[in-house]
Amino acid sequence: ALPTLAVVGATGAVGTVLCQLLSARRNVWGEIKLFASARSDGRQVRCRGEELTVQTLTPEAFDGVDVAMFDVPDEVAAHWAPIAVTRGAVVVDNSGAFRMERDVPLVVPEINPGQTRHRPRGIIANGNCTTLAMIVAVAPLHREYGLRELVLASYQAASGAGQAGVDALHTQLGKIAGDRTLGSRPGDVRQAVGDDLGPFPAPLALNVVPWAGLLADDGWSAEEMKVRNESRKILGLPDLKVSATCVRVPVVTGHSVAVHAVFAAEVDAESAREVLRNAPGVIMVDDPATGEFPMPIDAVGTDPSWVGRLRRALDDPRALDFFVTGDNLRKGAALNTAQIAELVAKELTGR
Ligand code: 2RA
Repeated sequence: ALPTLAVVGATGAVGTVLCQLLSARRNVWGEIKLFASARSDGRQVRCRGEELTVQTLTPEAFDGVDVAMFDVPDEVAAHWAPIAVTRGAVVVDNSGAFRMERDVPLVVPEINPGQTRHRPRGIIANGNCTTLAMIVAVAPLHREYGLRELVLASYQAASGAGQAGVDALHTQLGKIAGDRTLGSRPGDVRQAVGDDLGPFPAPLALNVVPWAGLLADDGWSAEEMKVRNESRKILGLPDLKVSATCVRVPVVTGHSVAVHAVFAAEVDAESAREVLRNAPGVIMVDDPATGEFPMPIDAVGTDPSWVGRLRRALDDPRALDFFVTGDNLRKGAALNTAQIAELVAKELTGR
C-alpha cells in the first residue's frame, strides 16, 4: 500500500502551497490527512482532487501515519514532532525547532539526499527559506571550485512572514496609492502608512527594512545566523566564513540574494555558468543586454532557483558575484519538504 501522509499546518501560507504541490506532482501517497490549529477545524481544503477536512491535532491522529510534513511555528513543532515520531511517523519539519540539532539531518534533495536516511530521532529538517533560495545555486559551485567564504545580502519577500506579512504590505500599498509626493520628505511614508506595520518593525511599502526575524547576539539577526549556520551544515563546511545581511523588501513572494562567493581556486564566469546550467534545480537567466534578470515577479510559483548577473569579482580571481531568486513558499519551504517526503516514501515502499 502507498504510505499515509499527514500535513500539519495545512492552512498556512506554506501549507496552502504544499496542497497545490500534492495535487500537481506525481502521486506517491495513499491517504492524506490534513491538520491545523483548532480555529481551522472542520475547514475543507482541496488537495489532490479531493475535498479533505482539516482536523485538530491529537496524538492518536498520527496512528497509521507513515510521513508527517510539518509547517508550523517552532514551538508547535518542538511539541508535536516527537509525538508523531512515537506514533510511527517520519517527520519532515519546516520549522527551525530541530534544524541545528546534531542528530537531525538538514536536507536539500539536490545537495545531500543521502542524509535523509540518517534520522536517529525520526525527524528530518528543512532549511530556512532564505538559505534555500541561494544554497541550490551555491552547492554546485562549491563542488566544482571549493567554497571558502560567502558574503550575502538578501531581499526577502513579505510572505516570508506569512499571510500577515502579505496583508500588511497590501494594506500599506493601499494607503500610499495615488500620492506621488510620498517618499520625498522625512517620515512622510511613516505618516501615510500609520500603524499598519503587521509583522515588520517599520513600513515596508516604498521602503526596505534591513532586518528579518528575531534579535540574535552582537547586532546580528536570527535570520542572518540561520543563513550562516544552515549553509555550513548543508554543505558540510563547519568553518565556512559567512556574512549575511537580511533585508525585507516590498515584494509579495520571492526571496532574492546577492552573493559574493570566494573559492579555493581561480574561477571564470563562463565555466561557472556551465556548471550552473547543468545543476539540478537551477536555471540561468542572465542577459543584462536584453534586460534578462532573475526577478521575484518571474520566479514566483516556479520550482527552480533563478540565477543571473554572474560575473567574476574584479579584485579577486577566486571570487564570483551573482544574483539568485527563488519562491520562498515553494522551494523555500513546501517543495523542499515535498521532495524530502517523497525520498522517504520511496525508501518505505522500496520503489
Ligand atoms: C522570513 N525566512 O522570510 C523567514 C521565515 N520564512 O521571514
